[in-house]
Amino acid sequence: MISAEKIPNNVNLSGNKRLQRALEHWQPKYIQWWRDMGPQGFQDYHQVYVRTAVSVDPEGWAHFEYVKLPEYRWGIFLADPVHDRRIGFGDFYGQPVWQEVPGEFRNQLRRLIVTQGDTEPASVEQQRLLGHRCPSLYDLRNLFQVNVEEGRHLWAMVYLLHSYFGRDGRDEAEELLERQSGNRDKPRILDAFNEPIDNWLDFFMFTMFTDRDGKSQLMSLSESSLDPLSRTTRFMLTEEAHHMFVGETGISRILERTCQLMKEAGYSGDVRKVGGIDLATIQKHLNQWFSLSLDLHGGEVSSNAASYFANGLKGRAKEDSYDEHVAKQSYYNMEFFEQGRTVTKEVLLRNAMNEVLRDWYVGDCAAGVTRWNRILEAHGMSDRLQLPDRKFNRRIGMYAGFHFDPAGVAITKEEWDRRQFDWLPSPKDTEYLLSIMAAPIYEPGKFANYIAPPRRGVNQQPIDFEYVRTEQ
Ligand code: BYC
Repeated sequence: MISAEKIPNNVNLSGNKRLQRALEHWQPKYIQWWRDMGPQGFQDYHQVYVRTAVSVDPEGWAHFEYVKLPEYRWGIFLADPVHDRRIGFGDFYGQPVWQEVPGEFRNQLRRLIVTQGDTEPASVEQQRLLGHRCPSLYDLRNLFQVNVEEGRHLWAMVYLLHSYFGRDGRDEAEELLERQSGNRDKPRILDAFNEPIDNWLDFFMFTMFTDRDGKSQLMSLSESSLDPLSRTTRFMLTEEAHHMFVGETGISRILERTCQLMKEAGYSGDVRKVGGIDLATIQKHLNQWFSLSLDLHGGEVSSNAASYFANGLKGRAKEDSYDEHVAKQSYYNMEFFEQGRTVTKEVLLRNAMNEVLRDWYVGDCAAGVTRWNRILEAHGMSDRLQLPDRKFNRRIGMYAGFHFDPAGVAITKEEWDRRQFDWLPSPKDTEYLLSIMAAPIYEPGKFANYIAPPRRGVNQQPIDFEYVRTEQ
C-alpha cells in the first residue's frame, strides 16, 4: 500500500530523509503553481469525484472519492520491479539494467526526463479555462481527472530529477514550474504544448491525438535501461489510457449527436443551424491535432534518436515484439521530398527511430478513426473521417517549410495560403464553437446540444450523478 505521508509514495521516501526534505520543499511551490495555473475558478468551492491511486495493484490505483482539487493527493508511484530485468536494446543489450544514472548518459537522460516532464504541466495550463464552457458535469469531472493525473505525471518526473540528478535536477524541477504554455518569453519546450485549447472539440482531439503521443513516448521510455524511469513510465501508462478514452469517446459522442441533428435537419441542411458541429469542422480539428502530434515525434532522421537507442535510453514501443534489438546493420525505407517530388531512400535504422515510433503512432490513430467511422456508418452516412497524410502541416522534420494538402500532394505557398482554412480550423470556426459553448452546463444529467450523453457513468455511478459538487 501507499504510505499516508505528506507525499504519498511507494518508494519508501521516509527512508531517504534528504530526498524527502527536497521534495517537501518543492511541494508548496507545486501547489502554488496549481492554484495559479490549474483549472481557473475551480480551486476552493468545488468537490470533484476523482480517482486517486492508493496502490499500484489493479484494485488499488482506482480509488474514487470527492476532493477539492488543490487537496488531491499527488504522489510518487513506480510499477513493481521486474526480477533480473536486462537491457532490451542497443549497444548494452543483455546487460543488467541500471539502478543509477551512468555519468556518460547523464545529460541525455536529464534532457529526456525534462522534455517529458515539461509536457505535463503544460497541458494543465492549456486547459485551465475549459471548465467555464463544459458540456456537462460528467465532462467537467473527466477534464479535472485528466488534469490532476497530468499533475501527478509531473511529480513522477520531478521525483526522478531530484533522486538522480543532484543540484541540476533540483534546478530543472524549479524550471518546470516556471515555463508557461504559450508564454512568449518562457514557452513550454515542445510546440504542440504552446497551442491554446479553448474549446471542447480541441480538448477531445488533444486527448485523442496528443495524449496518444504521450502513450507512444511513454512506451518507448518504459523500455529504458534506467530502471526507475522504466518503472515510473510503466505506471504512468495506466493513467494515460483513461485520457485517450476521454478523447475518443468525447468525439464519438459529438459524432453521434451530429448524426442525430443531421437527420433532424433533413440531411442536406446545415447542422450548424441547429447548433451542432458539422463533420467538416470535426475533420479540420482532427487534421490540426494529428499533424501537431506527428511533430511531437521529432525529425524523421535524427542523430539524437540514434544515440538514445544505441545507449539504451529510449527504445521502440513494444521492443519485445522485434526479432533483433541492436539494429546496427539494419535500414529503414524512408520517403524524402527532393526537388518537388518524393523519393524513397534507405536510412540507417537507428537514425530512423523517431519515424519507427511515428509508424506505430499512426497505426494506433488510424484504428481510432476506424472506430469513429463506424458511428457514421451506423447512421447511414456516406461521409468518413480520415487521417491526413503525414506530410500535411508539418513544422518539425524534413517536410517543414514545404506545403502539402491533406492527401500529401505538394502545393505552392500561394495555394496553401488560399486553402489552409479548408483543412484547418479558421477563426470563424473557432468563433462558432465558442458560441455554442458559451454557457456551461452544470446541471447533473444535462448535456450541451452538440454532444450525446455517454453510454455509462464513471465508476458505475449514474449519468446524472453529481460529479462535481459546488459548496454553497
Ligand atoms: N517542438 O533530433 P530531433 C505527453 C527539437 S507527450 C519543438 O528531430 P529528437 C503528454 C529537438 O528538441 C510526450 N522542438 O528530435 C501528452 C531538437 O532540438 P535541439 C512527451 C522540437 O530530439 C498530452 C531539434 O528539434 N514526451 O506525454 O529526436 C498531455 C531536433 O531534434 C520538437 C517526450 O517527448 C517539437 N515538436 O526528438 C500531457 C519524450 N521536436 O537539440 C503529456 C521525450 C523536436 O536542436 N522527448 N524538436 O535544441 C523525446 O524523446 C525527444 O525530445 C523528442 C524529439 C521525440 C520530442
